[in-house]
Amino acid sequence: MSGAVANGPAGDGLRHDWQREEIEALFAEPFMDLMYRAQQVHREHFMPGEVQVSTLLSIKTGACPEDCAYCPQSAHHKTGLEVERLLPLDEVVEAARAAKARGASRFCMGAAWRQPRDKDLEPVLEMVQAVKALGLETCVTLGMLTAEQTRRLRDAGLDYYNHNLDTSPEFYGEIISTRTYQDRLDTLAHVREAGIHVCSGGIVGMGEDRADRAGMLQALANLPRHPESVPINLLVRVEGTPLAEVEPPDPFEFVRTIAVARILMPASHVRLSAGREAMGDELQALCFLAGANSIFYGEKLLTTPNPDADRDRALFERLGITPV
Ligand code: SAM
Ligand code: DTB
Ligand code: SF4
Repeated sequence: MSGAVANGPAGDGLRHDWQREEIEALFAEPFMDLMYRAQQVHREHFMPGEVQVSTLLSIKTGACPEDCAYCPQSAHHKTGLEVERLLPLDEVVEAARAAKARGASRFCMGAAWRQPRDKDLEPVLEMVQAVKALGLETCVTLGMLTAEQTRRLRDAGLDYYNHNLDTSPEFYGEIISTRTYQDRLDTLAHVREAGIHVCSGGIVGMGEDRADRAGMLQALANLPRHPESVPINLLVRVEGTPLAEVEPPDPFEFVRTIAVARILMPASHVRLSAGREAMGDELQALCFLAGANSIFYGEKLLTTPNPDADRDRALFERLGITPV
């Protein structure tokens, strides 16, 4: 297992041909060996103490027609979530300004849509332009997109589009029935073709097994180009969703998933995403050691809680991490 080839088909010097067995072998390494290898790869590509910080805002909340089993925003589940229409531009700009003042470098706006209609996109384009004008990087996650819609987002100055594969192709059908894995790959291809940076990852702790975690990372790493940003979410179990009672995974298995993502996609930012609220500081530190170098910052994710900024600031100080 070399871990790297001189030049892959994408011409980026990174591997895009990972076999499932190789990835499962990485997962099965003794924990210390896996961590050591991940940290070595990390240091070849990044400054070890730097962690990128993004802030999330839900710009349109709930009543989503998709049936994603993990998601509090699906209209298929009774989670008691308050539905909100698209936020007005000034509220979004205000939230972005506050995020910037707290040290975020990227502002990510999420909408609970299956796919935006063209008339839904107009106000989002204005949001992208206004947030970018504040000097922040912009990211949106709006569901599936057509090629034309991605071009319009690019022309508005969008930096990143988040669209997750969520899990392995094999386990996917257990989690979502209203759109296919291929639909997701198609959207990612449109985003890539438009020249927008790709943010794509998935969720750990949905009752999948290790082979599924390996399959998810394989699907991400074998894309024609690695996503620039790879969010690894720990399932936030929300009452009323079908996954509310699923057994949480072994925390070390979550750390292993981060480490394997780091090794497979050495030049990508791996984001320790949802689930930090339920983690201790020690577990988060292990995730950083495994190669996570991005977080969501601010007391709310889209609809669920996240550690408050003071706790994160204190943790960064204790670990000697510099937010970037
Ligand atoms: N509706 C759009 C879509 O699904 O493409 C964008 C928003 S959606 C909330 C973005 C991602 O958040 C999902 O793909 C999923 O990976 C993650 N997510 C949603 N609910 C979650 C939960 N309860 N725990 C962890 N991650 C979650
Ligand atoms: C991602 O992978 N995680 C973020 C972001 N992309 C949009 C969303 C996490 C959502 C967690 C559940 C909630 O707060 O609603
Ligand atoms: Fe809708 Fe996105 Fe939630 Fe799925 S993850 S139900 S598409 S908001």
